[in-house]
Amino acid sequence: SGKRLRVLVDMDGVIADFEGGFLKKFRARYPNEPYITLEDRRGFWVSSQYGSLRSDLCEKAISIWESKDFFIELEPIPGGVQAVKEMAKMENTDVFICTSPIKHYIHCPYEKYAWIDKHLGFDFLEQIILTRDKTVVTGDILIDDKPELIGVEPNPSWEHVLFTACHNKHIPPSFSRRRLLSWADDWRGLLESKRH
Ligand code: BVP
Repeated sequence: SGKRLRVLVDMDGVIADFEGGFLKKFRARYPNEPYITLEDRRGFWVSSQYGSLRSDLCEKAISIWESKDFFIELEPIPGGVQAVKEMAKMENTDVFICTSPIKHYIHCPYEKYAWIDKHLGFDFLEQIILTRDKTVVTGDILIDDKPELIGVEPNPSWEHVLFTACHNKHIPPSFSRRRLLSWADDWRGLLESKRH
């Protein structure tokens, strides 16, 4: 104890329901095309799995999250907003939202800010880190649903805690990586374990 704890929380798949929002809008826009149920999702990249279903579905999938209002209309992941608000109020705890915007930048970065304002409040805009490379960001914990977090820093300061999502739930348990099964899981105990 004594030192401050810095917690980095990913956005898509951890506090904002990217997968659910994608599937709903994909089916609405392409009602006659095949789709992948959340149960059948495998691998982080939605576009890759749709592309392997049928090659033209890759660009159709991409068209969904490149559209205006995709990111702002994502539903919160159950318990996520409450957990982030709660950890931000804890003593000796700094919370940042660490998220990678898509490179089609006309809507996404703006809508990520708008989502945080809407769900976490205007003051939380101070806590946003937009980066395509999370390895250069320092922190004690990074709660993220992406299994492979690679970048220019080979030894990131944070412990990556894998947040369970439809695309990663079949990855076998590992001794070297902890998981958070949902926001109903013991995230307080996780933070406490990093304070010592
Ligand atoms: O902005 C999100 C959506 C996008 O990648 C970013 C992931 O951010 P983090 O959760 O790592 O912070 N994205 C893009 C594609 C395909 C692009 Br081609 C995808 O399949 N899934 C996905 O999340």
